[in-house]
Order: sequence, then C-alpha cells, then structure tokens
Amino acid sequence: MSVTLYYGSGSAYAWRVWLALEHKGVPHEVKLLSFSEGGHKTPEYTRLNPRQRVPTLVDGDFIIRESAAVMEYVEERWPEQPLFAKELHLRATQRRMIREADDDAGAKVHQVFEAVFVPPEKFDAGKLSGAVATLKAEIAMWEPQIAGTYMNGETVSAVDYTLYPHLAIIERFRLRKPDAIPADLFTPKMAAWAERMKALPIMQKTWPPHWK
Ligand SMILES: N[C@@H](CCC(=O)N[C@@H](CS)C(=O)NCC(=O)O)C(=O)O
Repeated sequence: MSVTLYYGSGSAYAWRVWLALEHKGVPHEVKLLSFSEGGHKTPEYTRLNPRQRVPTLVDGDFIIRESAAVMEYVEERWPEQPLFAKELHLRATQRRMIREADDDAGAKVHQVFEAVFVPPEKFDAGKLSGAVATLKAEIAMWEPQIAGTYMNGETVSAVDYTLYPHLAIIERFRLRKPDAIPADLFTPKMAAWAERMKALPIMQKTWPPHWK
C-alpha cells in the first residue's frame, strides 16, 4: 500500500510527521503543497482535508489529518523504531509534552513570527520584544525537562520531533531581525539540545526546502 504525506514547507506540524516516517524508515512519498499558490485549497486536497491544512497522511484507503493524531497512527501502524515509550507514565508524560509543545511553545513562537514577518509600516518593536520575552520564558520551562541527550533520555522521541520543528524557525527570525533575538534566548541545555536535533541526518534530509 502506498503512503503519501501532504506537506507544506516550513510547517512544523507537517515536518514532525515527515520526521516520524523517516525515523521508522517507512517508504513514502511527500507531496509538497505551495501555500502561496493555494495548493492546500484545491478541490482535490480539500477532499482529503476539509480544513485545508497540512499535514494529511494517506495510507492506502485511509486518510488521517491532525499531526499529533497522525504521529500516533504512524507509531501504531509501524511499531518498529518506536517514537513513544512503552512505560505508562513516561508515555503519558510524552503526550503532555507534545500538547505543551504545540499549545505553549508553538503558540509563543507564532507570536514572534507575527511580530517579525510584518510589512515595515506595521512593525511594532514593543510587540516583538514582548513576544520574545514570553518565548524566552517558555524555552526556560523546557530546560529542566531534558532527561538526557534527547528530551526523554537517550532515545529520540515524538517529543523531540514535535518541539524542534516549532523552535527551528527562530534562526530565521534572527536573520530577519538580528537585534531583536537575544543570544541567550535558549538556555544552555536547550541550545545544546537544539544543536543535536539540527545535526540529526534526518533533520538535514527533511529541512524545509525554502529555508535552504
Ligand atoms: N492542529 C493542526 C495544525 C496544522 C496547521 O495549522 N497547518 C498550517 C501550516 S503550519 C496550515 O496548513 N495552514 C494553512 C491555512 O490555515 O490556510 C495539526 O497539528 O495538524
């Protein structure tokens, strides 16, 4: 059965699913949709994903959207090279961390995104510095949670593959507004973790095409 991931370059949500498929070595095809050309709004794609968002995974006749749900599907469908812990409490903690990566970290990164990527006449330095301060405090909340080389210990997990794509765009904020993104935005352990994540071969392989 063929597996197809509908993906948009730079989407943290779509990226994590691509990482999950690569991590497990699942043969798949990636279909890149262009947001600027409305690739996610065509009738064909809307039939797969009525909310017109990426990602969507098509596995034979089965269609699944919502990246956290897709990751759990990928985990159960292809159990080798697990992304979640077997142990109940750690697995519950991983689900909690994934929710916080999306609802807290991802949301705060998005606030910075909205303050950085605005037309010059709408740029508001106060709004940007407020959003950066909020994001800095959020990143600090992750520092004590790092349990080893990766978030949950010595094995890379769904938590790493969820959180890192949200934070990777910060490098691009720095390119656009170098003075607004402080060098110590990441706490030391978080900075080292982010470097390790970036260095993973599958991270390089799946790096958003329009960021290269
Ligand atoms: N909760 C969704 C969020 C997906 C999402 O927001 N995708 C964005 C790209 S990052 C999208 O497709 N946006 C297109 C649009 O809203 O028009 C998930 O986890 O899959």
